[in-house]
Amino acid sequence: MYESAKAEYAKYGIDTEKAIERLANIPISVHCWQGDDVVGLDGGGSLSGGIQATGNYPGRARNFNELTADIKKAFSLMPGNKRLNVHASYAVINGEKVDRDKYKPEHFAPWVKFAKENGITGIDFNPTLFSHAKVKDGLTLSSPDENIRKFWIEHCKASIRISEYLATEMGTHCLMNIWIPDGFKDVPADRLSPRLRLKESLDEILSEPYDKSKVVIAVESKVFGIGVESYTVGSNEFYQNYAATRNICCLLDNGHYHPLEYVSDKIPSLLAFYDKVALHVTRGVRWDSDHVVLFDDETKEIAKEIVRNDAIGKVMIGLDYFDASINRLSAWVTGQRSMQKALLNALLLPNEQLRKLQDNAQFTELMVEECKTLPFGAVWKEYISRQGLIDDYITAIKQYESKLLKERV
Ligand code: RNT
Ligand code: ZN
Repeated sequence: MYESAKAEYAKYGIDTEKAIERLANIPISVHCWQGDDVVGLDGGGSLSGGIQATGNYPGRARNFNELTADIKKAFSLMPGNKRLNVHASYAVINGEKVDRDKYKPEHFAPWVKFAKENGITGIDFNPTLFSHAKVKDGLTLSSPDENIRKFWIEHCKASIRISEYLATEMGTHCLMNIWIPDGFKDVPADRLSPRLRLKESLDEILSEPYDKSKVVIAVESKVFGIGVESYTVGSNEFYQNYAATRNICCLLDNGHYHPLEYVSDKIPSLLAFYDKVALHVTRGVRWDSDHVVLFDDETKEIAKEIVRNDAIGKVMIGLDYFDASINRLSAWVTGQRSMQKALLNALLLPNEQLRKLQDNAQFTELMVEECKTLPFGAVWKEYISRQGLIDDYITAIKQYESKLLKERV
């Protein structure tokens, strides 16, 4: 099947061998928080911040050992180059009385050990400004309460130090992404002051010295959250201007825009100005619902914008979804494989020929879709088999699940 697919693609000038080789090297940062419904390990409190993991499928990981065992199993079923994305709330504090403003690299040493032992190629990091008592009236870095603001500034500074440690240990950059839940349920009386306070807080955070070759700092905007529908402090315009003027990075989460706005279209807009763009690939259904990523149209478009703009390496791909209604390992693997499929799909398109048709205004020819129905599945199968995997990952997950469900009651 593969040999005949290879010949078919060659007719369009597409080298399937090259595509397979390139795909295997594109890092995808897989989020640790799919494994435990974003609960975390530091006992900060129940999930807050306008995000929700819905469903109560059994078997949620409840501690570091369970979570890492699940990640290990899920990662063993994922092809390609895998990074791990960790939130500060996953600090391994073992009952120690230490709050988030005082977290240290040592609280993440077990994650480094785990990553190194399991062929994970890098660790990305996120300060956690939600699910915590110090989120006051729904505000963190934009709070009018100086003590609250200070606490979260210190947390973000600590996170920069941790990120630098993770980068040094793993020998690759660490993307540190700042997302805050700050906003109002109802129409605000003052839309400017919270944003000015956020700007000031971010400037204070960035005054922490760090090695820019190791730590890449990003800011993630959002349109609204559950319970904070009327106003979001960290809006798209706020962060794009902030990032541009401070020489940091924007992170685009494709659940964070109006449903008729597409992140696939925003990627090239940002690439015109920034040398790096970070992504949270997710699937919003009617709202930022964080459904599992599928091999769907928008995921394919996102991958195309990365591949055909020569932006592999410039666009840092991360996954961000949390479905508690299905087997969590399967959710992880399905989402990661979907992203890989979308990238392979993009690598197997005659992108140069299509670009020429556009430049020559040959829109009739450009619309012909035959190149999109070449035997993609055969190349995918060949890719995963070279990665030592098979297409059926559900059987392995079901076996693991029957053992796990006995232990986690
Ligand atoms: C929330 C943001 C944010 C979180 C994670 C857990 O809407 O997407 O990225 O999902 O930090
Ligand atoms: Zn996100």
